Amino acid sequence: MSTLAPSNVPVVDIDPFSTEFLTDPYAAHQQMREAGPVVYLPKYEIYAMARHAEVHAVLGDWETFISSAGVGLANFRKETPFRPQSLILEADPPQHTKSRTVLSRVLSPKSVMALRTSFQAEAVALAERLLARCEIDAVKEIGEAYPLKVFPDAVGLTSDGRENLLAYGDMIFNAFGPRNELFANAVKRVGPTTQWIMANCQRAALRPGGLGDQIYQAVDSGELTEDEAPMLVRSFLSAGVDTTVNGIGNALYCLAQFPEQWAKLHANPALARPAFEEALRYESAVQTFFRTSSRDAEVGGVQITEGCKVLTFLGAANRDPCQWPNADVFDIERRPSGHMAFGSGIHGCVGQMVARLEGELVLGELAKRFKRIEITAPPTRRLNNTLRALGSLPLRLIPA
Ligand code: 4IA
Repeated sequence: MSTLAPSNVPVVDIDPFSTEFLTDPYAAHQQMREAGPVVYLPKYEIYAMARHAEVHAVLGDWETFISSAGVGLANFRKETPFRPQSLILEADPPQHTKSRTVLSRVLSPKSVMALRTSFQAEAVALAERLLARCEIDAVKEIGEAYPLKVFPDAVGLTSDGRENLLAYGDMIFNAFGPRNELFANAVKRVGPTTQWIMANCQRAALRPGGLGDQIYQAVDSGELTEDEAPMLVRSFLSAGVDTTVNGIGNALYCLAQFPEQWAKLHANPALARPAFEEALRYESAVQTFFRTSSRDAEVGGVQITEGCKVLTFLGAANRDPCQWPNADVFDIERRPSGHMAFGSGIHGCVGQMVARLEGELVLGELAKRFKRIEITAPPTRRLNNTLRALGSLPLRLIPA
């Protein structure tokens, strides 16, 4: 329970990377939000923010709360990163600006608009195939199947072995946490996947004109070095799959748990985009991120000294009752704008328009064809140090 640390920061004795917490984090989120604007987690000797205002403040101040020392628990100033550091996620300006400029262009609204036709056709094809089915595992057959088809196609991956993207994602999102059993098991499973990933970041592995190749075009124009391009393709392959897999899986779980919400969506499939957005708020795929203080700072009246790891709970900020009325209610007709599921500030998700496009199209095409979706057996969780993820979601899809 909460006591006062010497520095007047409420101490909360929870482990946000434990099985218990990761299985159901919401009561602990509330405990942290109520304890204060900033809390101290003694197990990891870190500060943490679970309220919307302070999460927003920390993510908005990239000069004080830097990313170049890593956005996981590991402090890159003191330990070697487990993989070569990302040139965008784990970078500050000016390197971050250089990388971001290229990725923002490759993932611009115009560029994402150009993906819509093919992404829609795949969503239609998937939903039509499912009409012939009755009971499915929605994690595998929708959550994984759709992003694993459309995103690598858009990036331009030409080789076989896309399932490697799932194992790789599971590992890197576990790697943002402590070196616990979840991380150890992910590393064991990953095997030769890392080599596959790096091989597929090379220009020769990428279809000309795809999103990956467009990064290499910035080498041709002198904007990036030859070494930077494969690393930025790696960022696509790291950030673009497990996030949308779980964004879609979690959204289906929400909609299946609250049949009146599915009914609204079925009656008006144009609600697909706001429904996906609300699901991102309610069950955020990316739950947490760290920053490191580059100087002495003050957040919510609490002094934080230079060189500290600071943990922001995106998923808790997204349930903050000071930010949203009935924060624990899933309602596809609310306006969840301002949610933290894509982060915020200069590191806010650069691929969010692609993610939204995928979510909108999958939910929309399913909503047009199925009048109900029913959970037929208890879903299982795939615990991960960073992701809110399901292992399986047994659903019965009932055609309209
Ligand atoms: C990268 C936050 C998450 C979606 C993410 C993971 C990896 C990378 C970027 C973002 O490797 O650059």
